[in-house]
Amino acid sequence: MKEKLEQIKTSALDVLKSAADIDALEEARIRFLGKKGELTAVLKGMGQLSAEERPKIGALANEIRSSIENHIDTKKSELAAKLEEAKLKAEVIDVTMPGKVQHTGELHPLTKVMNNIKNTFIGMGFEIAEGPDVELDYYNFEALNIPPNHPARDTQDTFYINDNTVLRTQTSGIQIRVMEKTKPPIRIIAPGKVYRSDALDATHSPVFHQIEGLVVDKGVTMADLKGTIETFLKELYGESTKVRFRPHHFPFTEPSAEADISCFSCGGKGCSMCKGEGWIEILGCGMVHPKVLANCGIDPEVYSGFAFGMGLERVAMGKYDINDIRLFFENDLRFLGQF
Ligand code: 2NL
Repeated sequence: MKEKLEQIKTSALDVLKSAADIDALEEARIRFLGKKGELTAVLKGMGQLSAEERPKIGALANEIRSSIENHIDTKKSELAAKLEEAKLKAEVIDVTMPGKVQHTGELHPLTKVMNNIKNTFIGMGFEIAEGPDVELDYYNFEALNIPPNHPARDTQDTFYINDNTVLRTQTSGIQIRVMEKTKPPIRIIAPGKVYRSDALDATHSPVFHQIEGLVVDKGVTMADLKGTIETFLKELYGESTKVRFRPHHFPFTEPSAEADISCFSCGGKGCSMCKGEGWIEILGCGMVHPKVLANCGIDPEVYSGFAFGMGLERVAMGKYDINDIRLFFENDLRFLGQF
């Protein structure tokens, strides 16, 4: 019996040594120590032993059982450690690996320039006014001292909805509506899309954006116009920018002017950007025509005002050195992401 027990021990330790995983260990435990296992089978024959031998064999059997159990435990922790190591190796994170680029959304370049301009005027106490894209002929033209058959209508290539309704060619109608409803002082800018029946090319688009501005109060003069425009343009193009005013003509302002800035590309020496002029035209402006004030129920003997207007695309094209207006409307992300 003793030999049988020793044999069990030897073969158990052999099997355990070569056990490759936890399952094999469990299999070995059942085979040797289980209720129907080899050790139990031998011990069942203990009844036939003499009273002398029984405790000895009993002690030996216990010793072998705990020896096998110890080996199983040791092997089990060895296998568990190996498993853990393999798992950690497989899960290793290379903290030096470059991250994945997360693409965030971008504001459209026109939106950026528009926000910039709006904020500059908000900072000077202006409010933002809005109005309809589909406008009555009266608000787009007549109230602005542009009667039917006035040549200014031809230059604006208007889209007509019907005889007295148009797609607005300028955002002036917004300001006419504000003047009709508001007792001065008035200080507003009127941004928005405008429409002209132009063929699309590098510098023309049938839809573009305009920002007009209007100030009406008692005692507003050309000096207020010049100071406001100069402050705005220096804010937009930099403090060292020079501003000049040239006489011009608009039906809705008298006197009228155009404002130029010293070329942001060459600083005024003359280059391809300013076509050798040293100056770049940015906006039109003037003192609101007395007839326009009167049309809105504002007494031109009591109040005076100035107004200005500029095209947003032209401003953005200059600021970002963009040479084709169509790029703004094609929504190519390679273009839009550059600003
Ligand atoms: C330009 C010139 C201008 C105005 C717009 C205006 C509006 C009212 C009364 C008087 Cl309600 N004037 N707007 C005045 C001067 C010039 O725009 O070249 N725009 C692109």
